[in-house]
Amino acid sequence: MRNLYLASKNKGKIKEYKKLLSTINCKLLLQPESLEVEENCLTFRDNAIKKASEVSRKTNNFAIADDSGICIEALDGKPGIYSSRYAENDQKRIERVLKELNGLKNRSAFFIANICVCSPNGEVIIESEAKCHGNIIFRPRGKGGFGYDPIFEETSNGLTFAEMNNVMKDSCSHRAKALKKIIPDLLEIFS
Ligand code: ITT
Repeated sequence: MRNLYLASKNKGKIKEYKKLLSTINCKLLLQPESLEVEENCLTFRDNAIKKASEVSRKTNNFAIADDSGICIEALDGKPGIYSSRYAENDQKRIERVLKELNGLKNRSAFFIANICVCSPNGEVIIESEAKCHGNIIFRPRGKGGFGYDPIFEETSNGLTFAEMNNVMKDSCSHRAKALKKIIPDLLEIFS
């Protein structure tokens, strides 16, 4: 069985990937604690490539990474690639977004995920991108998930990501949709 390193230190993402990759016949390993990858690129795609490629080269194994975030129309796409750095923790990031949207009618937003898989020499072998559209609500709702989940109400079912169980979030989230597109490629590599 081949190893696949998950190039992420985000506990929420790691939990989702463990489920989403459960059909792939690989040994899923976590990025070594000592390995820090600086996210200094200007696009989701380039950051995803940087994370997967550095972790694959340093571990000499396949690696998968995503760079993701929430883009809010009335804030000209912010927080965007700065989603994880918008304030010091999830609660403060949510407070900042709600404050910046205070008084604004347009609450339209989308989550986006760019996924990249690299071979053990750091070469990009698979890429995928997907979005999930919704609205930023006025007060957080729900206890599940992570990050901006409690203030993001998904368009098709009117629930926030934090109100959904894992199965529901995986049926519509940016990350799950991006990953579903590349499952056939992963099945082939790890067959
Ligand atoms: P890694 O780079 O180690 O994977 P990170 O948290 O820094 O962790 P990103 O740079 O991709 O990851 O930032 C993504 C941020 O966007 C994340 O920290 C959340 O704040 C937010 N985010 C992404 N996907 C999300 C989701 O499904 N639900 C809620 N918030 C999400």
